[in-house]
Amino acid sequence: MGRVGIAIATGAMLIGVLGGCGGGAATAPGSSPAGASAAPGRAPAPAPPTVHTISVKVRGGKASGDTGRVTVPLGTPVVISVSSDVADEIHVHGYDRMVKVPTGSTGSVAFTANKPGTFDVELENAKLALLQLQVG
Ligand SMILES: [Cu+2]
Repeated sequence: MGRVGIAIATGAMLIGVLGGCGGGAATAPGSSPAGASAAPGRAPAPAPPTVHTISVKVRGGKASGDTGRVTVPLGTPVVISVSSDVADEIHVHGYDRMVKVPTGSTGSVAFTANKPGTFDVELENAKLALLQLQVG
């Protein structure tokens, strides 16, 4: 009576142990190091997006440089630098970015162009249109 009880209990434990580790986990760890080292060469990693720098100079109320329409692909990191002879603010419409430009200095707005469309970039107080950023 006693022995039979122990045997059944032992069998149940073995089944439990085998069921716990037999789920196919044994094959995965051995193959992964080789696969990991091969991956970078096999899949050409997408090049990190290069920052698109837009530079505008404002003197005597007139903008020069990268004015007009500037087109960038969706997802491009963009830096808009504006140098101005008077203190003002750069306003990137649509992205709602405002950055101050001190007198005779340069202000920079950095953001990712992740919203498609055409957006005005303005020197806010002078109400001077600097450029239109076209994304997409
Ligand atoms: Cu504005």
